[in-house]
Amino acid sequence: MFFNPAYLYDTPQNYVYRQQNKMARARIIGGPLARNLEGYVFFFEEPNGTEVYVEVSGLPKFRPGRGKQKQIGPHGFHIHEYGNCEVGNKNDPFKAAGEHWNPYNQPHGNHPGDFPVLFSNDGYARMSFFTNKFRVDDIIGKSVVIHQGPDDYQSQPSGDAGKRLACGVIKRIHR
Ligand SMILES: [Cu+2]
Repeated sequence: MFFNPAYLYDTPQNYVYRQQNKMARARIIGGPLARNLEGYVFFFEEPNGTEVYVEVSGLPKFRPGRGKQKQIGPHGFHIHEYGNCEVGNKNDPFKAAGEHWNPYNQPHGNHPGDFPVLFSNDGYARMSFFTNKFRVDDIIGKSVVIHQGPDDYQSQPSGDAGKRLACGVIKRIHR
């Protein structure tokens, strides 16, 4: 796998620190619309929130929108409410993951799992960011979904990010 712990555990201090804190992971597997898509999302508990680290490969090529054909990329990226990554309908996969995780009944754009979009570099994307909107314990058993299109952070209820390319169930890996 391409996940490189050396990248995360960049200093001995961080290594020790992170070993002592809660961690979760979602293994990302592409569905029928993105067969080669795979990777991980890690969640590291920090004193005031959570560091999210994602690394995936096999994202589809960018395609501009045209008429009814929706744009492909950059890719909407969210926490969804159910930890169920059954493919279901091959033309509209991963509906079993449900809608966005929305514990505080907020509009889209302010869901705790409304993440920055994933930018593809010839299919590869890597990103790390901080959020104070949840802790590791809050998201165990939910899912991460990567979408075909960009998230506008405004269309309700899910940003009009299009079909679901990949899904991963969030599991506890440390503590
Ligand atoms: Cu989503």
